Amino acid sequence: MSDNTTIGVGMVGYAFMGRVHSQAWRSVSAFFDLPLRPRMAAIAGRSKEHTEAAAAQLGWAAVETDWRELVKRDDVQIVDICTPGDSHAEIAIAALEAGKHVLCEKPLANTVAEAEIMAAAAAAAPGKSMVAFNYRRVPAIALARRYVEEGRLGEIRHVRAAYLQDWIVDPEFPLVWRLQKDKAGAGALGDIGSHIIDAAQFITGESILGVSALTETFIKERPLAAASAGLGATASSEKGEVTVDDAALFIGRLSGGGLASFEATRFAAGRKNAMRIEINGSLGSLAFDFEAMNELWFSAGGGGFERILVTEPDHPYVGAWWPPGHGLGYEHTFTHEIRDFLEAVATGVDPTPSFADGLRVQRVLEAVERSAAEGSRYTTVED
Ligand code: SOE
Repeated sequence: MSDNTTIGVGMVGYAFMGRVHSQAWRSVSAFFDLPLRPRMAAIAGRSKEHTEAAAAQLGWAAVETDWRELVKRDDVQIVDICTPGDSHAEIAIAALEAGKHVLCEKPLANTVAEAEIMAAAAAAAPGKSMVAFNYRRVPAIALARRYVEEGRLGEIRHVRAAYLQDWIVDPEFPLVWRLQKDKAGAGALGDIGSHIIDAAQFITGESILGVSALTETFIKERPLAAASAGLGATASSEKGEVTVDDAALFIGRLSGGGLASFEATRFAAGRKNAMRIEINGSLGSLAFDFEAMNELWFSAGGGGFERILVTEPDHPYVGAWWPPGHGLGYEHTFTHEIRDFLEAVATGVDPTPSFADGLRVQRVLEAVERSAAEGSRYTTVED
């Protein structure tokens, strides 16, 4: 049960995203002064043994082996969905219909049709809902948004975004769920391309109107996974087909008249988590690379770029943490996301990115896939 100061959270899933969300639920009220403190009431997973081990390690009070039971619990008011995309719609809709608030991992769904139903369910439900595009909560990215809002860039001419990883460069790396269309919906495009689509639209405040795209699956067959944890896995002797893209490149038109380019790949050898975005406006430019996430580069036109160390107390989220120069990491972006979600739940404001925003990203993903399938013709993002 919740009183006026605490709220019960139930989480579905306990792998990479479950671990990082747990860290955020555990620490958020130690650093941010919030109207509501989360109580980590229950965690759900299919295997009793593994879910109990995860609960003990991550700090959850109770265990369910069926997410439906978790959604029904009276001590759960927020449902946090950290599962692969194929179960997002079913869990989110059940939770919203049960009157819960819902935080759902990205991308919102595996298809536009699912995302539409989720957005409609969210609009009709009393609970709050948000999709977990955590990079919006990197202080440097939130600062970039602030610069654009303050007019420091002028009119946006270009967005140049790339998300580069290399964890599947080895053709013997196993066929984990992220490489299976029925589980993940799409490959690099959905998993990491969705982040740069969201970041581009968030920072500029504009929408992507249409795209022209190329996608490729370089390694068509891989060993099946014997076991996996986080982004690591061990191989079995049997092989299976890779059913998603390994890389996606596309160009697009922005609603303000600018042109954008995007690249999402897991084949950029040496790049671990290089989520990069550069924005050029009529008055100035911004550049960011997640591999140096405490920095934002700004140019007011003349004299090249200046480096802003985003560790000052007046920078977004930073004041809650360490003295200037001490820096934040990947996990803090989730703490910020959960901070904003709790604040929205407590104050009754609709949090962003909403399920409608998630649907918008899904429509861009779908346009990219359609354009690539049709031979990269310019493809309008459907409304
Ligand atoms: C794997 O590519 C992954 O963990 C993504 O699923 C996350 O969304 C991204 O933040 C880091 O990389």
